[in-house]
Amino acid sequence: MGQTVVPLSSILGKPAAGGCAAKACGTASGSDDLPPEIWAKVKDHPCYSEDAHHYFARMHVAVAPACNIQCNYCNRKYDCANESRPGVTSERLTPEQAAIKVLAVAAEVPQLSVLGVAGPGDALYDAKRTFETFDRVSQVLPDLKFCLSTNGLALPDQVDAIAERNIDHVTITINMVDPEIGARIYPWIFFRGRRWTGIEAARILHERQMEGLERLSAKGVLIKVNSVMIPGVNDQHLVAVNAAIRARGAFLHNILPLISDPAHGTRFGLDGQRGPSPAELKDLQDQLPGQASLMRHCRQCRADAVGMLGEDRCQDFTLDQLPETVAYDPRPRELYREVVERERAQRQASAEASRRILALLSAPARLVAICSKGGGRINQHFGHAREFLVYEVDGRGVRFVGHRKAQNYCLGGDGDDDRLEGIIAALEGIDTVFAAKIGACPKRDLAAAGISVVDGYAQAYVETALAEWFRGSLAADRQARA
Ligand code: CLF
Ligand code: SF4
Repeated sequence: MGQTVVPLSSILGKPAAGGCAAKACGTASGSDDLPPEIWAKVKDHPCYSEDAHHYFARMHVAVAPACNIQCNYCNRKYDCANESRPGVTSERLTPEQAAIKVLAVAAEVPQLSVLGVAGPGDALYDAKRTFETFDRVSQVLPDLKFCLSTNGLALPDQVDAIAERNIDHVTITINMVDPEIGARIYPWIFFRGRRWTGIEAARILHERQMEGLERLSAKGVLIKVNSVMIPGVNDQHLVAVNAAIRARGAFLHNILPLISDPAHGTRFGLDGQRGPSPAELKDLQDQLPGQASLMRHCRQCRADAVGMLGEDRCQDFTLDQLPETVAYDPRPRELYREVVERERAQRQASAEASRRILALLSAPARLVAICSKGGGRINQHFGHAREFLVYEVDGRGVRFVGHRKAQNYCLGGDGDDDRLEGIIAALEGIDTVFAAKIGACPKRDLAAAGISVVDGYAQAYVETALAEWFRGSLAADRQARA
């Protein structure tokens, strides 16, 4: 595999004419809000920092096939629902194969900053494979951050091994702190050589999760808790989960919508258990205290995901495409980081200006969707967007609140009306879409569905564009009323 460099301009875009640029951190905490040692740990981690997800990529290696519990939202044929979107796992790797793959990806993807083990089973059930993978990679790529995801059952036994390896980021999936609720989510666990069921199983899992969280967080590891929101089962209960994990030192809380489809063969899918709507998810997130420590940009990625969050390059790096040896040159990744630092500084300065503009304005919040391929900019054609970044804007600022997936409207140069219908459905509740460019037909059809489109801020930073647009639309309203 060669040593080509992904052009930075394809990620970051060019500054807008007139110096239109904006804010750095979105809703997540940033360099101004966190102690320097914590910022150093999260600033390049696309999951732990909302800001970082505009610039940096993660990859998962599927070295952990087995699991020690059963969740009603998981079918082992599919990727781990905790950390993946449903889809058959392409391939399982040995630690040796994984290390070669990581090097090959690092040689091709300068944005790569994090290696994660997130299934397809539990990263700590057979911890040897996970740790061997990290040990091998740390010898060749010592600057990569390590991250793993677990259901927590085996975690208390591995706290020291995790801390010794400088695995600074651990995700625990915690869906309940009440075993009665847990019994509706977990039919069984396998623990200390036997299978446990019912409330007893959920109680053991809960106690192990709390112990692991508390002990690992005391070691300075940054813990993110993922909770799957299951309407009618644990949705309101997640408020209590949030309080319990905060009290034990969790750094971030990520609430994921249940993905449920009978075709996936999961218990919940077969029983017709539905997932929450985007509005229900947002309502729950908005109820929780400590908004800065809520993750809202999760993409529920695959156990073998490669690339920026929201993009999937795993098919570019399958085992059969990997070379026997990789010539790795660290310079492109170093150069990329230097560019990101400059870009962040510019965006931060522009952010201040946006905040000053908005602080003078008072009007109800607007919910808008952005077409972006990264860099925190409006830099994507409407027809190419496979997801829309959703922001809320009012006098308090510009806040990232999530994303909506859709199929891209343009297919081979032509628009697809069926896909447009799907996009309009996905944009429920959004009043304006911002794109770098859009054709007249989709613009007209979106307007007929009550959704405006703005394409006058191509390449601008999201926050700057939204602040200027919000001010302009209020002025226009005032003029219309006069
Ligand atoms: Fe992977 Fe998870 Fe580490 Fe990120 S994913 S192990 S913390 S590097 Fe990220 Fe993917 Fe969401 Fe996970 S977007 S599913 S939160
Ligand atoms: Fe599936 Fe992950 Fe639950 Fe195990 S912990 S059953 S792999 S979702």
